[in-house]
Amino acid sequence: AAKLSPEKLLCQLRDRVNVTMIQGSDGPFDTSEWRQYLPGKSLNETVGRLGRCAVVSSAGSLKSSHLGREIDSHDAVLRFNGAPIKGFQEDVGQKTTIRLVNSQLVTVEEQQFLREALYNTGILIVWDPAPYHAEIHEWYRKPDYNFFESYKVYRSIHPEQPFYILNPKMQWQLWDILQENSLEHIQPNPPSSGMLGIVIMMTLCDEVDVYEFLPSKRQTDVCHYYQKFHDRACTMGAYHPLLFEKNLVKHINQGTDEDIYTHGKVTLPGFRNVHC
Ligand code: NCC
Repeated sequence: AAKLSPEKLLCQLRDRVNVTMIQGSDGPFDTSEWRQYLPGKSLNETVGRLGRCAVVSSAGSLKSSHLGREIDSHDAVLRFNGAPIKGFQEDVGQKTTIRLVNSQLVTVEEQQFLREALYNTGILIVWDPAPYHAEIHEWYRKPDYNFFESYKVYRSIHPEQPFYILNPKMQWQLWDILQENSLEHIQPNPPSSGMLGIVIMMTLCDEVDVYEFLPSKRQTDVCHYYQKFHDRACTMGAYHPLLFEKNLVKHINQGTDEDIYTHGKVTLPGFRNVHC
């Protein structure tokens, strides 16, 4: 596989990855029951047009980064799963515009998900690993984690908070591009929440700064900035094709290597600023 130029790669991402949320008009969700639960407004309508956005990975290297103020200077901030703010503002900021969570968290950690206040801020988006290029119907019948009931419960408790379900087609459209631009064969597992979140923000924002997805000089085996747990696989990947995701993001970075080294910061253009 020949590597595309950064410009061509950005065009592929813009044109082939469809970032959409499940709507009441989609396949098995077109019932009166589901229409009660799915948000009435589209994500675009909910967020409006965003300028500078930040994506905050959960990496251990955010610890002692003092990036909080810089992160909060953005118009919108996206965070992942159970990544907390309380007690970590200095390093990760305090603004949360969107929180992207995986379906495992919504299902297996359901009690925490329903109870913890950290999920009540901003817009929630949940995604679930789907079979390769499956139709929505097929995925709906056998999701990786059956999060649908918890989703409904959460929606009943917090009806005012926007909470979207990511259209599962996106993960494989993105995976195909990762595979086409890698020399090695990639296990057919979906991209990490991190990579999905980056592409979601590229569709919503003029410019996207990503923090500690490409590790800075603070790189560490500590998995998360909020836990003591050590595992190299967190940064390099085991289930998710993390290493390939990071190579691709490095390739399209418009910032400097110095910014990666000191801030773990990558700057990507929003798709509306990509001209093909
Ligand atoms: O760890 P996780 O990811 O929640 O991290 C969010 C995203 O940050 C990037 N990251 C994280 C740690 C690190 N050292 N380097 C990084 O670059 C990654 O891009 C990652 O996606 C996930 O992707 O959803 C994941 O979720 C966890 C876990 O399910 C949730 O934290 C909820 O508890 C997964 N861990 C386990 O299942 C044990 C993880 O594999 C992927």
